[in-house]
Amino acid sequence: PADPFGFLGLTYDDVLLLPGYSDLAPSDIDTTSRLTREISLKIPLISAAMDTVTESAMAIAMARQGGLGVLHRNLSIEDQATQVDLVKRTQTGIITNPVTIGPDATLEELDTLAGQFRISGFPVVDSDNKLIGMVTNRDLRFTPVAEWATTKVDEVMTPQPLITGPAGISRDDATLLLRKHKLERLPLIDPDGRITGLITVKDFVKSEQFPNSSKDGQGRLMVGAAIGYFGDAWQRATALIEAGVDVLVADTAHGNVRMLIDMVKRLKTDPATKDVQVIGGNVATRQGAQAFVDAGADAVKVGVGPGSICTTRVVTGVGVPQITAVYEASLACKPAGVPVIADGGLKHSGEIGKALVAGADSVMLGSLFAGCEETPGDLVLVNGKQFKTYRGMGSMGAMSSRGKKSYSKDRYFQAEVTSDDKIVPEGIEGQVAYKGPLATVAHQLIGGLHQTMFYTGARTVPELQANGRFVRITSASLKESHPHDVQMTVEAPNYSGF
Ligand code: RVP
Repeated sequence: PADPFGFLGLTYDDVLLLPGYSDLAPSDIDTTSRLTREISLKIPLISAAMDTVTESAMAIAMARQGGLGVLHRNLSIEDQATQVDLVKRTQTGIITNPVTIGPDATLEELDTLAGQFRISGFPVVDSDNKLIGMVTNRDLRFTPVAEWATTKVDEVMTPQPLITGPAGISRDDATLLLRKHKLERLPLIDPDGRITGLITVKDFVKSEQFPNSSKDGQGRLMVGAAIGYFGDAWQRATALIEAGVDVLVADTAHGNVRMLIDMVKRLKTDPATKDVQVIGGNVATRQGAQAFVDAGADAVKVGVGPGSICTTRVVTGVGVPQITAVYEASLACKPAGVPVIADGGLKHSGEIGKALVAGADSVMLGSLFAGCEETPGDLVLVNGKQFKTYRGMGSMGAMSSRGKKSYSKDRYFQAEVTSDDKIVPEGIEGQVAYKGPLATVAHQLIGGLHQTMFYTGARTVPELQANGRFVRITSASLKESHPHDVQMTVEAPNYSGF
């Protein structure tokens, strides 16, 4: 080759966005952006498919804010599908597939079911799925616990006739019924009396509280889930689709791999799976992105080595600085109308806008979200400060049998390594400061993006992408960008000094 060193790679800290003329009021700014070919999000943020970041609680919180959570896959197929189900049943306004109970179930079983799905009221149905009553936690209260094992649901339930609504009832009509009869729950039935849905007052109120939430065609929260390409990956994909997943995310550290590209192709052509949105990843070159575009992927995820917990570049010597990687991938994706996701390496809100101008349509975050209340794992107290664990999916902790079985070793091409001392990790285990609920964290991140758009004079994300311009900076300028020559005494909610 003429130049064995190719071109210079740039990352977030190598660039800044140029300010531009602005004639905008804050309320003019719209952060809606494309996640995949078919899905748009009101806020272009995705929580990482990592076992210290995204399980159902985080996915629910992300979708409510207007982003998306991608459920990690270091779980059995059943457990991951259950997590999808939990998200799809949450805060929907209308629950289209409510959990029901039979009249012969015991109160003990009712109590277990209530705990498992974290819900308090169930339609009681016969073997033909016909509604015969409603039972709630409240009905348990009047029976001594000692009798729960022997008392049946039909002894305590409120039997028909009940106030019900027809399947397909409008939101306004449902609101009228709930109000008029002071109902907590309104079961919906078809002309034969079979249960088709359930409306709860609580969910109705919540859906008004989260006007930006990411919802599917049936008004349910949207959720993504990670899959691999090895072993039972196909079963995993179909089980997740069955559970109602909106987006499948090929989750590997190196996506330019034949087996994975074939998997994406198969998912996008098989009649049983082709309607679900599929994201291919991760790549860091134009050619890697093109391979996914050609395979029919609905979005391409970019990032080899930028992650805060990632040691891939150190262990293998391979990677592309993230701004350049996103730009290169977008050269293949833009002409095909395929959105790009910038995954990993973001440290502050200002980098969201940089990623969008470099060619991304959304960003995936690990460390910036790991400190949220909704992430898996307990708070740890160190020197009086609260932290949450955060570890790479290629770390020893996530790939070894320490603790429990690892299901996601193939992300780092170690699926066939059976003994822990033969694992070659590409990530580390650590902790990040506790940050409280996602809503406040997302508010700061999106608030930062709003300001980016104001400073650059962009009303919409497409305008920012089209008109945003970079200036390259030196390490002296980077020092100037951060607080300097002052000892920080109080941390800001969006700047901690690391
Ligand atoms: P960050 O946001 O910088 O913490 O990076 C998160 C991203 O890092 C994930 O979305 C994933 O692509 C990548 N990752 C996860 N585990 C590892 C690893 O162990 N190397 N890397």
